[in-house]
Amino acid sequence: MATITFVQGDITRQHVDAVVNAANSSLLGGGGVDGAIHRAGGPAILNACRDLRASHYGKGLPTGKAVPTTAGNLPARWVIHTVGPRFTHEEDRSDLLASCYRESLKAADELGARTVAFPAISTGVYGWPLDDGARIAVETVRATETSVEEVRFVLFDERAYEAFASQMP
Ligand code: AR6
Repeated sequence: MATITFVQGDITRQHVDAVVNAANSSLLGGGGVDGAIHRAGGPAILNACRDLRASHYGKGLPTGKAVPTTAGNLPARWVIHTVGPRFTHEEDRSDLLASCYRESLKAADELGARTVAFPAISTGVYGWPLDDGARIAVETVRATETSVEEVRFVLFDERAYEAFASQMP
């Protein structure tokens, strides 16, 4: 099992092997952490995403899946793009959110990444309640077999940091 750490900060500044992006299925960028990663990483990431769309994901990357690209100018080697579910009261999409963490760790294993930084997937634009998103994130990572040595949750503000850090027993 990976060692889990928590930091408050900007995921684009993390010196890790792979940074996970809370993307959307178009893979063409957006706001929030997605916008920050593309801005800081430069056009190489978008070019790689366009290639992926052309070769594999013409209909978009499905929710809960994950796919890696170069990290461009970021201090990381790779960006792993995953698509979180939008929160809704009508349907329980928890397993799709858990799948983002599982599939990202699987992609990290395939890359040989030893250190991986995750944002709080789905808890921004996609509206997932922060405490529940934190619980799913930490429980899923703790339950996933992986060769990754450190999973670092990078939380943008103090509220998110507290929500995540308080999930550890
Ligand atoms: N570093 C770490 N965390 C960040 C950063 C950053 N630089 N910037 C924002 N966050 P969101 P989602 C936090 O909205 O809910 C995009 O438009 C933020 O405070 O980025 O999965 C995509 O293209 C929040 O806690 O992702 C999709 O359309 C967390 O990252 C959609 O948003 C996730 O917020 C995805 O929505």
